[in-house]
Amino acid sequence: MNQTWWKEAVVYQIYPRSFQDTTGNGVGDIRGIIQRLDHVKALGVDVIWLSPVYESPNDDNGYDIADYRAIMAEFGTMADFDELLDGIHTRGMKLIMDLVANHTSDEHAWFEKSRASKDNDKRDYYIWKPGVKGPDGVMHPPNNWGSFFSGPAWEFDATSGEYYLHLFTRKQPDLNWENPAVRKEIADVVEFWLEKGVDGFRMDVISLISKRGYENTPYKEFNDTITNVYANGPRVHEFLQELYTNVISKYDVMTVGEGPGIDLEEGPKYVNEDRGELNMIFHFGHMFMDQGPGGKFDPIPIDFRRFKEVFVEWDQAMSKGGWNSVFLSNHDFPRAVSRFGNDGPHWNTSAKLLATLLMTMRGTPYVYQGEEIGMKNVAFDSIDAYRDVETLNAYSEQVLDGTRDPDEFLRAVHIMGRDNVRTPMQWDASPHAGFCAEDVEPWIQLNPSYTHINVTAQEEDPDSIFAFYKKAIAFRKAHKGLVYNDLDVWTLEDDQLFCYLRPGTTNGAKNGFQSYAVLLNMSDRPAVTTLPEGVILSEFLLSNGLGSSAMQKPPSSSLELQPWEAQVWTTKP
Ligand code: ISL
Repeated sequence: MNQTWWKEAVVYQIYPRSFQDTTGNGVGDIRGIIQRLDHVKALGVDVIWLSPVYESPNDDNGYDIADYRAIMAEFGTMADFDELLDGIHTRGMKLIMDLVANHTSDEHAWFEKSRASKDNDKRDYYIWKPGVKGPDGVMHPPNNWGSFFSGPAWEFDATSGEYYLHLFTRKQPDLNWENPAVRKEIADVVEFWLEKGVDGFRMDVISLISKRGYENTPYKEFNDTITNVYANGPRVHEFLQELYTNVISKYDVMTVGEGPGIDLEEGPKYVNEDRGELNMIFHFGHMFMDQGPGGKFDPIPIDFRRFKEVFVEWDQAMSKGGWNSVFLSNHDFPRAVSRFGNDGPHWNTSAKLLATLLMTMRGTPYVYQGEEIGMKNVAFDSIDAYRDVETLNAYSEQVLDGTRDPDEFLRAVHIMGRDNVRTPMQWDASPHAGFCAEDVEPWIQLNPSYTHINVTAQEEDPDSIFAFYKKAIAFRKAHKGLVYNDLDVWTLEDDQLFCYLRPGTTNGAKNGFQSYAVLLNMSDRPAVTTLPEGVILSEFLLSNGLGSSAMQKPPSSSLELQPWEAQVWTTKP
């Protein structure tokens, strides 16, 4: 068992656009993050993952980079960035950047040159193909691939008469990683930021950088195309090993790769410590499980048994020579408490239960901004209030051009849309929640819940979700067994309970750490669990408030848990 700082770290994700505005343009900025660093520090996290802050025309809120070495003017300057990095380091925290290298913006100088003619030295930086003439004599895209964000994945470019590939929006052309010059450019970018002193990278859609060829996809469901056609191409591991060997291995940093389509078979290859690729990946087992056949905007209920299996399967797959990451939300998926908890009557308790789940799993936990105060999904009543390109493109495709009822589509957006997690951070109860000045129009409306769900209110309340996150994070830090012990779930078949042991072993071998039992009732009704044979609870360590009566009684082998109650115990011996 290899112990390192990034395994023991807790990471906090900042989506800068929605964090804190200081310049009065209604957009969060770097000085805003500097201003709020004490909040992040107070939470007790070790690492900040900063979503992209590079120069970008913001077609996809910075995930379309126009210059990898410059800061977006809306967010500030490089001097601001340097001060931020310094402020983070001074507080004993680390910073990881978001590396978006599957694609650039179409406004990146490489692409502007690439598209200018067929025979310039940047042409082969991107993926250009001639169209195919149909029997009707009309020109069609090179194949039937669709974009993640609706419509075809190919855009015709009149200058050269060819199409370029964009797996995301048409303003996000895919880089051609087959070209060694492209790989060298990206390695140089990575080196540039590491030399500045950043502590690693979250790598956007890293599973997509190697293409498998350009055959038509035979799959009807888009998610099948992602897994079988777009992700895990033949050279992805080679490319990552090259980047690791040439640059990353020279620094003491952490890397986490993001990527749809990474399955249980492929996942371990990305993170196996002997292979020299990445430290962790974000798997999407629990992020895609509530999508129906129609994809993102076809939500279906969470299958709770499957939810638990996902945690077990990935724990097992990643623990053999690799390392897992654990997260319940990020800037692309709904709010954790609305999706996996109960954001109505059990809002406070269920948010605390989710914090307990996050902080008692093996792997590195990631907290998304606002999660620490239980921010909820938002339900704007008009599509005009939405800003996310994925949502708006799907609206055009499905409602304006198709047959979908606008209200029904909007209901799906309320459940799944990415703007659920992009409304401004709720700092206080003043108009605009302290995110921007009262007379400034924020780039996206606030979630009206800010009047009662906000940092200021929760800082003063010892029973708040924020107080509990602090406690749960400190608790994890005080109990290394929670980081490294095996995971052993005893309620896989139960419809309400997620209960697990964290025995003092790693891959079956004793590791010297204490053993734990975690009991979670993830339902609106009370539930009883019987401990596995031979397990004896010892010390009551943590609860989300309800367990105090249980705590008084000597523990028995059968325990009743109130709705959304969470308990953590040590077990004997
Ligand atoms: O949000 C999703 C679809 O609903 C995901 O499939 C998401 O597109 C995918 O996980 C890739 O996300 C990353 O790359 C995108 C960017 O829009 C996301 O914000 C980013 O996290 C393209 O760069």
